[in-house]
Amino acid sequence: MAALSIALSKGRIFDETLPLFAAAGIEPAENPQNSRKLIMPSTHPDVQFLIVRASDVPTYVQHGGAHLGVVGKDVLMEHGGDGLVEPLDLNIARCKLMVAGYPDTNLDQRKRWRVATKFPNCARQHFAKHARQIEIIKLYGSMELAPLVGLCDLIVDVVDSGATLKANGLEPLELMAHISSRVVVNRAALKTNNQPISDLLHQLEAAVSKST
Ligand code: PRT
Ligand code: MG
Repeated sequence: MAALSIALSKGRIFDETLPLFAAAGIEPAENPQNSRKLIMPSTHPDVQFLIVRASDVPTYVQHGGAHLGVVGKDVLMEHGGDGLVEPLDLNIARCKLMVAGYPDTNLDQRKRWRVATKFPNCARQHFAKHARQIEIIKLYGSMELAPLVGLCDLIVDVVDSGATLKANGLEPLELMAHISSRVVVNRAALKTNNQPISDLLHQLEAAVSKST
């Protein structure tokens, strides 16, 4: 195994993370768009990328399947931080975790809200803070569809431009958290592999401050 494995999801995090790794002298050895390899060597002999589902990144890093990972704060909050350290905000893939629903929704109304989401832990915590009762409907995608077919009253989802909500007659109702992607590191690896990890973190940190 390469000295350092970095778990990344394809899609927006991959696209926005690559320039930062490139600035740190690390690039995928082949074109990630065309490759089906799940272990992707890099131009740096000691570093390889592991391609995993976005929601699986914290799990891989927590259990030592990868030394590091890049993951949205939304996914991280939902997973919990056991066995992980979160040393760096990459300031990419920014969005907001929101409660959303129909424009005329009155969130102060006392009722048992049916909430569709792929973030049940975040949703439970947020609604409990506001002393609102909820029933969670767990979904894995296309949350915006759920209220339209009567599956729920509200959704909890990440929102960027808000265009998807708008196109479906919904709107953001309440902000839960500002989201960006974070570097997470396996807590044990940070001790056993400290030198290469802190070198990489310093380089990434420099790339982030240059890009913002
Ligand atoms: O698909 P999979 O379940 O494997 O994972 P994923 O959908 O979480 O991966 P991906 O690549 O879509 O998102 C990775 C991370 O990007 C998320 O965990 C967030 O931290 C971050 N991010 C930033 C976003 C968005 N912006 C975003 N807009 N993730 C999802 N969206 C969705 C949004 O929910 C909506 O459905 O994109 C759609 C368009 O958004 P609007 O508001 O611009 O219309
Ligand atoms: Mg997706």
